Amino acid sequence: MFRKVLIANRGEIALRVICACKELGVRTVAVYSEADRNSLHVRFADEAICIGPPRSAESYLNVPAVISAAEIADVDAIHPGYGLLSENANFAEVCRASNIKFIGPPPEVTRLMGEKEKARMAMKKAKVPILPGSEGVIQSEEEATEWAKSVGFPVILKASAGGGGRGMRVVRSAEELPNLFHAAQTEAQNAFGNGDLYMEKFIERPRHIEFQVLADEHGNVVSLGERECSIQRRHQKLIEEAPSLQVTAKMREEIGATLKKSLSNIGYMNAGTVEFLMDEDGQIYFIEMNTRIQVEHPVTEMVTGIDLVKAQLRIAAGERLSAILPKQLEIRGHAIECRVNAEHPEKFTPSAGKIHVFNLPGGNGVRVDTAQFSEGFVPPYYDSLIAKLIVHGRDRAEAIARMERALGMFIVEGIHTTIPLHRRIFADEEFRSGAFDTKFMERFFEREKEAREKAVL
Ligand code: MV4
Repeated sequence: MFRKVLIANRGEIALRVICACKELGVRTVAVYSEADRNSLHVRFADEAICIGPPRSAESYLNVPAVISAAEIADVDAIHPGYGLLSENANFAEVCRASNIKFIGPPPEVTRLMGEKEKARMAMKKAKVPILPGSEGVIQSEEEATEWAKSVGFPVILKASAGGGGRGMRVVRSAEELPNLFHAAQTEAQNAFGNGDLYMEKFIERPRHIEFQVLADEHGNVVSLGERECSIQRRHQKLIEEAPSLQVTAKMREEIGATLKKSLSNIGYMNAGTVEFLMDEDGQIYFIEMNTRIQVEHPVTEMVTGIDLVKAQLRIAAGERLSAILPKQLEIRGHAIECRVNAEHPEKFTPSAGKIHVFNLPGGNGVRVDTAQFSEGFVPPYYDSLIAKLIVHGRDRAEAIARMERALGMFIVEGIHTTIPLHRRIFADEEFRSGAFDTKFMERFFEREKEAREKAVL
């Protein structure tokens, strides 16, 4: 195992990685910006190094600053967490050149998955189901029109360098295609410095279902089942759960077996998430792969009993999956996560400031991942996620009851959070039924609006 690991991140995920290191007897080095001087990741790490001013671009995203800290502290490895440098293949290459183990897949694999069109073709070749669409990058609007006619409208144009919804356009007819093609191309060029586009058949009301995988450095891959992540707004997930009510044991088995083969062929290593869309008929199609640990990894941990971050460290240290995982993998019960963001619950604008009271719920089946505390401060410079409230129950009904009581015991005073929004979602019949898709939040807000209008009348 590593002697010393640098955590190139902040907030709850930096703490999460520190927890895993402590349990493995690994020394930890925190890096922090001037705005994070008094944060818990600094306090709980064995060493801490300031790497720059508050803005991420000058601190957490500053590759020379992070690498210098790693060299000064003399670490064996760097864990990037999620976001920030976690899917930056160039950063992983600099780590390699500096003889520091990057805890994640090799840069070549990160680069492949970062080019969504290439990832799609690689998965197609490996017999993972993909949506009908273009093959390779689309060179012109004429070619786009040809593909659209062969696939059938509606189609969606996506940026090859994209993700998270930018550079995407839904095209419903041949007439509107040229304008939308150029709009998507320009947006992608401006956002990513790469205007390459590809095309897929558009699914109107998809569910977002993703599979967690682990791969060791000896060619072994395992699927740890899926997470249902359809409850989202503006491409930001709000609630995730495991397992999905829509995925049968047979589907889970089949998709797991396919991923095992395809990711082994691709040379995938460490933790990863394979994203799928499920259509109205329950068919699932690969859309993209994330080559990092994800925010919502705890729901998988709760139903499998596997510590994914410890697994990441052990895989990066060369251990085999057979030494890390139990003989029999099983999905036990049901887990749900609510993302608690420091933001106005209706306006969704960030709410930075001092937290006066911070009371965490606890008790049976409740887990909270956070780096916040009473009298602490939420700086305005970073992601607004301040805590993840995760519950586990025998079944979904017990998990829902547990979440409702835990949300009621979670007190945050001084800033606005999404806790009140979560309480309303958990009271919603459509949410409780489990039969929802990625358009859920739009319908939910519409129902709330109608209820308010009725109350006035
Ligand atoms: C789609 C789609 C419908 N059809 N692709 C949005 C972000 C990016 N990761 C993929 N996205 C979508 N791709 C096809 N062929 C609808 C979305 C989409 C979406 C996907 C998952 C979760 C939330 C979403 C919200 C809007 C659109």
